[in-house]
Amino acid sequence: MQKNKLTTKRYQIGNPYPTESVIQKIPLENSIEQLNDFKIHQSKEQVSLQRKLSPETAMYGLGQNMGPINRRGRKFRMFNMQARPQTPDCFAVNGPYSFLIIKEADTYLGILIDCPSEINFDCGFNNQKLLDITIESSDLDIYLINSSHLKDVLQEYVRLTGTAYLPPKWAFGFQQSRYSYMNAEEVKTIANKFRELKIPCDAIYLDIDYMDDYKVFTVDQKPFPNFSSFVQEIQGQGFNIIPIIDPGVKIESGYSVYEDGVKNNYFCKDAEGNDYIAAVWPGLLHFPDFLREEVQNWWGDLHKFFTDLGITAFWNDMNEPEIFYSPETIKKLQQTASEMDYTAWRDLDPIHYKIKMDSYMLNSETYYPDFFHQTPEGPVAHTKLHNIYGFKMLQAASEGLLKLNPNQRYFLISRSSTIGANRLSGVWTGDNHSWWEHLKLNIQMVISLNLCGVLYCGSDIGGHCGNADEELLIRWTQLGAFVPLFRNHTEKSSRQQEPWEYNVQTTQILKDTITLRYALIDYLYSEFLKSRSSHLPFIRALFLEFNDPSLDEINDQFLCGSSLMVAPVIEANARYRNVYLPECNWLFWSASAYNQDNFQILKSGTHRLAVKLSEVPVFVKENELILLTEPEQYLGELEKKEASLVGLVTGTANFSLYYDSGSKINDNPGILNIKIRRNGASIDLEHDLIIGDTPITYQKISLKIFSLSGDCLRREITLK
Ligand code: MIG
Repeated sequence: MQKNKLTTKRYQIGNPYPTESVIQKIPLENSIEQLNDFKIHQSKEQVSLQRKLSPETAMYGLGQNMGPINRRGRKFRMFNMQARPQTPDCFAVNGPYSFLIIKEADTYLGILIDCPSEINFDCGFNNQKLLDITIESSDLDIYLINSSHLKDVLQEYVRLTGTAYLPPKWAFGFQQSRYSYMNAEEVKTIANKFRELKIPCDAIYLDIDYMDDYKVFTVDQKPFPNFSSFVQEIQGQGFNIIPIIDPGVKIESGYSVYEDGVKNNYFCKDAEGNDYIAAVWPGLLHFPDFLREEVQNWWGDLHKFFTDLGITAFWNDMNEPEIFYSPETIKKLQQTASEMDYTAWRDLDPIHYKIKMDSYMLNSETYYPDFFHQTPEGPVAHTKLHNIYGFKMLQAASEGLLKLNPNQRYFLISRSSTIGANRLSGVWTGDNHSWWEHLKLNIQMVISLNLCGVLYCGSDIGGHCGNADEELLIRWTQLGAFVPLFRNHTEKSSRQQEPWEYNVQTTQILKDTITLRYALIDYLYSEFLKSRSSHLPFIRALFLEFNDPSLDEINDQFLCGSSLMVAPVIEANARYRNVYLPECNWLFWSASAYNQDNFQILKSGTHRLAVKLSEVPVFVKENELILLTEPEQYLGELEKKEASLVGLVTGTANFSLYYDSGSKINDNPGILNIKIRRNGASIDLEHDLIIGDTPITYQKISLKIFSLSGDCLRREITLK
């Protein structure tokens, strides 16, 4: 293989809007003509880039989109939208990440387009042999990153767009949500139930019904009287409370957020320069013009309402922004309805028209040309800047929270995001369904988001819409146990989906699965820290670690970091799971309860493994180790004194565990290094401790070291 070194080039067309998606300034190339193998067409309103695709070319990236991780053969519309339902023919989703990695025989080319307008990627959909990228703007930056190593390209992408968001450590615990827990009593019942059943849990979400009339930064006193003592009580049991924040501000005189926004001109304007009116949950409302710094500062400061109560965790929803209707569309609809004529039923036209009107009303996109952002160059229609709206809301929240609690990590996840949001927030992938297809999609989405720098992410476990049966919820929880954002969430009309809502056996399996996550949490967190500081994905496609062409198509297995592989069961009624093990020998763990020792050694290749409903197949790479600890009910409950290490060691295994406060931003991690060398039937052991800002609590580490023949040696390390 010919090695080519990493090169990054930046090209500019027109006068791009400063999105702040890219934070690393690199010099501009003089000539756009030289854009690698791309052909460029420019017009006043559009730029298109085309490139031939050879039969072997694979393409990856583009964030949380629909379909397999190899993007070849599909098209993707980068235009921030709530896809509902998320069906295979949805081309636009909530996270437009215009970063595509093109893999050719001996080289990787990353193309990053920095532009807030719509961008279409046709990855061989209309023409199998052509990659056709169309940007609905003539002002943009293009970055081309070239190397013979995929990791180089990904690390360079992170250098350009920023190191991944780091949540507090408790964010790796289990989280319970529902749209909505309707009142304080209900939340307390849920909290008590977790503790009573000893099912670990670190957070409970408040969905929109906690607000007074859906007014952002308020609490409805009726269902939540004494909100402050309620929060204290729940937090006292070791839970974090995570209220939802929506961008729209209800029009209501006397409501201070609304009045301040109007007074200071913080809202987006209509064509006449009045505050633009749309309707979402609260009814008529205005949208903050988050693209302006003073609006961001204002919005950020509003979080004080919650931080004063000790709440530092939030989820930002509806921030595409999603719009339900506007006064004009209501008028149009009424007009249409009044013109409908019974005698005309022979003729289908009015019905068609009405149907068109309905979908017109509910399609947010139709409203985007009607409102404007203030920019230094004057008002710009939202359509042109659409893709960064959610990102700008996250900037506001992030900066506000850092100001309110300096050097403390905040928790933030968002439905809408784009390039750059990866350094500010985590992502949940929007409204999925209780479908097996969406369990699999969950894997594909988190792998692809990780390729775009978003490490902390996940999907609604059990599915947002629809009803999960017990098997689906179990399998999905088993997958979720290895994904950073581990949240069970569902909507109003779905059945209750808390772990105890099914039957005794299901509760036990869910409890064991969640407990398993807590036993692995120090390890997973450490791998997350390492991934983050090495500027690489945490949830990794197999092709990132192994050089084996047959891995390109694997969409249902993934790695957490570099050495733990998971093959979740993704089909109903599965009694077996086909798994491909690349390159080396693996220690196979059919994981159920964390203290169930059923390790087995498997060779590389394809295996058909029996899986019980309670089991998730997990594999540890040869000469690598995983660490397990006593599980807690919530992070920080116990001072953990003991840990155990398990692995298959045939040569030398170098293990390092990163640990830190889990809560501070400037936090120098400590590192525990353990080196194990196989010496015939025996092993040699070494360890050292690099002291960080937070002391290690472990005193004793027990080792279980397997050899290829399956023998297991036990050793102990004592730390002082
Ligand atoms: O249109 O706040 O994706 O997680 O439960 C639905 C209610 C609005 C969409 C979010 C979902 C949340 C729901 N929201």
